[in-house]
Amino acid sequence: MKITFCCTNTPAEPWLAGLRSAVPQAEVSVWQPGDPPADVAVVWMPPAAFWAEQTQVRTVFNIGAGVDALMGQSLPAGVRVVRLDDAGMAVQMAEYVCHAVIAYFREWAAIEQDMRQGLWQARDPESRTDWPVGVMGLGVLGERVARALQTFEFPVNGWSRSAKAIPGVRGFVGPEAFHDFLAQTRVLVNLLPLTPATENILNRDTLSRLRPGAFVINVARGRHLVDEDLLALLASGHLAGATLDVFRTEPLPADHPFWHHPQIRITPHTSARTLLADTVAQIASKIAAVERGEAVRGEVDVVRGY
Ligand code: NDP
Ligand code: OXD
Repeated sequence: MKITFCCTNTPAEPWLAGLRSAVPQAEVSVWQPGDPPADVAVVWMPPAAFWAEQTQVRTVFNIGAGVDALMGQSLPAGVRVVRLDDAGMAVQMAEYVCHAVIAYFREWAAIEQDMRQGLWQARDPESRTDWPVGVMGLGVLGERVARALQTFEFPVNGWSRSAKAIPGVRGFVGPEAFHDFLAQTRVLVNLLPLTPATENILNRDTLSRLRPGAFVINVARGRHLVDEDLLALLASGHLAGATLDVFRTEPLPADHPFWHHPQIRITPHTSARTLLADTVAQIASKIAAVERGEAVRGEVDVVRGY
């Protein structure tokens, strides 16, 4: 078996070493233009030229959970696309989102400002019942986040395409329930995949439907959010703040207004990082499952786009 590795912005050597040790029967190399055809590809945002040449690949492993960058590409007909299925990301996402929600709920920024000004001023938390958190996307990451938020006793609502049964989480299903879901949300957490159905879903109309004084946490993709609409709703006072980990252009351009906005906290696409050891172990076990003719978790429906 030949595995080709083509991952943008990823140092290749540790991955090659990990893959060689976990899949010893395979020949593993970094893709170079003109390489012979491979059976398996391990990719992250490969260039179009990769697919123009690697037309024999049967299984492609994406070393991230989101496959939006792959979905627009000319993939080999019938190729099996497999995304990361947790692989150590869910707990990272849960800690990031809980941290952000709690920081808003406990007015962390205001307390820090008070302390810097020498003000000894304790603040009592509001009632948690006034802080329903709405999680958009109840997949591998969204479900873990919804469960983690419940340990702090926030009311948690979730919105997804198909119905879920997550204990303690009130589910809203499909487009018909979306406005109702938004109207009940004080903190909105976006964990949707980026697809034609979800692009620009966080816009003036949808964000205006959140409860007044709402917060937005976008940890999915920058293209879910219409930047100007967020800025306008912060300026109008309808929204109170946003925590953004993902952006339309990454790195965020130096002149983007998000950098210095007092109500926006930004982080550099870091909420849930791909972990090499967990990812290699997951790929190796899925290669073995595919060879046995078994189905694997995390297989992408390329028509649906996630
Ligand atoms: P999953 O595919 O497991 O979950 C996606 C969820 O979104 C599912 O519950 C799905 O519903 C729901 N969904 C999809 N389309 C719609 C729609 N049109 N309307 C309503 N619900 C919809 O993905 P993961 O949880 O693994 O990852 C989610 C996203 O997080 C990734 O696609 C990626 O963009 C982002 N991400 C960001 C990272 C970061 O560091 N910032 C790191 C990792 C991922 P259903 O269950 O019914 O299919
Ligand atoms: C992912 C990501 O999709 O890192 O895994 O954003």
